[in-house]
Amino acid sequence: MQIEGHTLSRHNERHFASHRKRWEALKSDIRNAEDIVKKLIEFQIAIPSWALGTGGTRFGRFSGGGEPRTLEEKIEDVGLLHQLNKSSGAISLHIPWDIPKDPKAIRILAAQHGLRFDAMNSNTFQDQKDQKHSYKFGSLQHVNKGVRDQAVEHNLEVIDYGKQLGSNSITVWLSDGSCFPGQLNFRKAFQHTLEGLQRIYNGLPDDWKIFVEYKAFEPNFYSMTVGDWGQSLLYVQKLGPKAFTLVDLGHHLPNANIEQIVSLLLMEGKLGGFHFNDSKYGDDDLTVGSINPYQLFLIFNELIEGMDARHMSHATDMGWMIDASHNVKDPLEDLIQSIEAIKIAYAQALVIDSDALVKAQQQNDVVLAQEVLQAAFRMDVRPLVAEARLRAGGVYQPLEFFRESKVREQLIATRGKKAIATGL
Ligand SMILES: [Mn+2]
Repeated sequence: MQIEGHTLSRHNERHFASHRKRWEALKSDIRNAEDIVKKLIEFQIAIPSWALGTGGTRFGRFSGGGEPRTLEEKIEDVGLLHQLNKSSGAISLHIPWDIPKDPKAIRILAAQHGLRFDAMNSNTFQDQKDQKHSYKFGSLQHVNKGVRDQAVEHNLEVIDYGKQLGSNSITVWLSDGSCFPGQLNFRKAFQHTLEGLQRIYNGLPDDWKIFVEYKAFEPNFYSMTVGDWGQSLLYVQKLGPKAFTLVDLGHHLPNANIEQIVSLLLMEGKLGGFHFNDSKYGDDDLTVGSINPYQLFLIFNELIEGMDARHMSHATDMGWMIDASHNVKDPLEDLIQSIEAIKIAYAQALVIDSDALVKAQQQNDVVLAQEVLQAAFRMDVRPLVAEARLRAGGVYQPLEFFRESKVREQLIATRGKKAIATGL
């Protein structure tokens, strides 16, 4: 569904006077407000095709109704989000959950919604119907060459779909590993995986990137063959200049210092992709910023510092994506919250007085360094984020608008109460 322009304007007009007041007050407090607004407008976060239905990753699913039933409807949902927040102008497809039957038509439909195709995602962590070999004991690491070949073929096929859609990257996340000591020869598993990744790498078009995503545990609980950033970095360094590590916030052991990981990967020129979510225990896939917004802010501080040091564009030199899924929230409301949390953390990191921070670091003034960071973190930058959204043509308050215009009710009326999105 498309939201009619006049309903957007009515909402924005209602809030205009109070927003103006808050924005003018904040603007006078920030040195580089106009520059930040520009960066916020440019910063787009891809929505994965599996985040539009409830459930998604584990256990039972409890549909809220009106879920997209087809790839076309998923694109419509992301288009709707983008219309509201002007920050989710990309969609990331998972193959084989979302195989485009007519890639050309799908590409046109996405463009009509102002969307491009972000990184493609392959899947060798599940067996598909009619699949010759099973991935029960891994894919690229497998002791049987037939299984490894099949996994490589699948990834090459995903690249091919991506080419037709205008994507220019593939994310490989492997569930490979072992559940018990002795099950696996670590060295052979690594070497087989490297060999498979090399074959996939060789199938990349010139302007493509491959992201190697790591995860500490689950579904394997003794070892993961790409278990941490060190292992991922080993692979991507061996693969070549088109290979990068992908950091998923939920894929670390508890208390890992993710901001430090981000900083060092950027220093090496090997951070290429980023998956946003939040967690309290493990790979909880909770709404971005719902548990630990300070950590998200500290990560953004390192992202900006590291990207600026390498003269990278915040908007285009990294694959930004949300990777989360829920049973107890409306998926679109959840995504609205996640996007807002990302934009707030990004804006807060942009208002850090970096000169003062560098000076404090040089003088070992630990107290002042903390003051500088927290002065930015405690600033209410929501008017800044809203100003950027309004200038880009979005709505002042996406969540409020979503509810007052009864979007979910309309989706249920069209798609039905029992519609369930494809995926896990
Ligand atoms: Mn991920």
